[in-house]
This record gives sequence, C-alpha cells and structure tokens, in this order.
Amino acid sequence: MNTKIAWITGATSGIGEATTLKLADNGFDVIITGRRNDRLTALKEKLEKNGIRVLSLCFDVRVEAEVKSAVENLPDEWKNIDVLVNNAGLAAGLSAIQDGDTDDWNRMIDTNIKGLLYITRYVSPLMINRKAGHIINIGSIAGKEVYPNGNVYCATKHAVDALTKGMRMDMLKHNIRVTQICPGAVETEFSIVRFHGDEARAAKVYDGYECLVAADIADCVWFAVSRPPHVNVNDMVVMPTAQASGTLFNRKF
Ligand code: NDP
Ligand code: 8X3
Repeated sequence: MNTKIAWITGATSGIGEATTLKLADNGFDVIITGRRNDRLTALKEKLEKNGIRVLSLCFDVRVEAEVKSAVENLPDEWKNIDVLVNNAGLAAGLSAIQDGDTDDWNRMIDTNIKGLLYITRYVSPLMINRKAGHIINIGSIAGKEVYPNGNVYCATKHAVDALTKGMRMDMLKHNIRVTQICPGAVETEFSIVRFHGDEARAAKVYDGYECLVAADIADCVWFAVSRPPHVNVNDMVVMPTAQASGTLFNRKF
C-alpha cells in the first residue's frame, strides 16, 4: 500500500492518456478521469493487466457538484494523492472575437479555468493534510503568447499560467510542489475537438512538419515528478523543433 498515487484528469485521450501510461510505467497507481466511460474502462483494463491499481471516475470537470462528490467519495486507500495532473481541457473554435460562438467560449472557460479550479479546490486539501504533493497544470504556448483568432482559448491558458503562480504561493507553506507544462503543437484529438469534428481541417494543423506527440509531454511530466523532493520545476515550455511561436512553423511545403 506504499505505492504512490497520481490523479490525471482527461485521461481518455492525448496527453492525459500518455501521462497515465508514463506514471503507471514508473510504478504509480492511477486515478483516471474523463467523461467517456468506455475509454476509461479500456484504459483501466489495460493497466490492471500489468498489475497497476486503477480507480476510474467518470465525470465532467465543469460540474462542481460532480467534482466535489468524486473527491468526497474517494475510498480511503485512494486519498493519499501524491500527484495531481490538471490536464483536462480543450479549444473550441478559432474565430475573431466579433464572430465568436459564445457556447464555445463558455465550454473553454468552464473547462480550462473553472474545471481546473474545482479539481484543485477539492484535491489540494488532501495533499495539505499530508504536507506533501505535487500539482501539475497543463498550460500551453497559448498561455505565454496570444495568436490571431485564439482570443478566448489563449485567455484561458493565460489564466492557467496565473493560477499556477498563485497556487505555488498558496501551497508554499504546505510543502506542495506546483509545476506548469506549456506545450506547443501536439498531435492529439485537440484540433479535431477545436474544429468540431472536422478531421481534414484538424490534420492541416500538423501538416508539413514534425509535431510533438503526447508521449513527449508525458516525458516532461515525469521529469518534473521524478526530481528530488527539494526541487520544483516551476514552468516548462516545450515546442516542436519546427515551431518557434504560436503561429510560426517551419513547414516543408
Ligand atoms: P485531447 O482532446 O486529446 O484530450 C483532452 C482530454 O480532456 C480528454 O481526455 C477529455 O476527456 C478531457 N476533457 C475535456 N473536457 C472535459 C470535461 N468537461 N470534463 C472532463 N474531462 C474533459 O487533447 P490534448 O491531450 O491535446 O489536451 C490535453 C491538454 O493539453 C488540454 O488542457 C490542452 O489545452 C492542452 N494542450 C494541448 C496542446 C496540443 O497541441 N494538443 C498544446 C498545448 C496544450 P473526455 O472527452 O472523455 O471528457
Ligand atoms: C494548444 C496549442 O498553439 O493551438 O494549446 O495554442 S495552440
């Protein structure tokens, strides 16, 4: 029962799934969360075959009552959470502000800002009780700079950047590490979600250069997690070699 426990939000796809696999490979038991229960079940079965203990919790991070209930109903043997990876998030749309779809805006704000806040609000007291823990927020290059038509998504990731700094101050006296990891372009379901299922448009985002894969970001999470306890990686910005800013790519065409 001394195995470390990691809670990964958005474990059903992309960076969250890769991070789950990486932490499990390195001996963590995992709490995996997301809204797609079939994917959670498949991941749980795969990990359990390799002897990893898995708790699967299907809920929407936007609904505070669901987040609160998930944490309050954690079985005792799952309460000692060592690592929380706040990964669940999305972009929806890519439009000038005057053309923006306000449903898209609400989804991004509710997921990327409020969802991350709800999870942190209810999980961090469990870490504070033990005077130990590590919170890792998945930010973005979009939280460091703004690009045309990225307005609201960029604002939500700038909020993650600010919240990471604020959390680090609040967690200081509780001995809890707080890290932000800010990827550039990673080929996941991200752009399919952003373009509301338009796979052809999504594929163009990654065309003509070698983008990051989810496992590259999982490696960064593991680097931060595996530092000695006195070392906190504050912030990592990780881009494809072929990307120099939110919009500048070295495409081979
Ligand atoms: P994916 O679309 O592949 O994965 C997103 C994950 O978030 C899914 O597991 C999804 O699970 C979960 N999620 C979304 N909304 C909710 C919700 N309301 N409640 C619970 N879970 C939710 O994208 P990525 O892996 O690329 O994205 C992961 C994070 O990385 C995001 O925060 C994103 O902003 C960030 N990022 C991505 C980059 C990229 O280029 N891909 C670059 C920089 C940052 P489900 O649908 O099952 O609920
Ligand atoms: C996702 C990467 O460049 O679309 O955060 O903002 S980008």
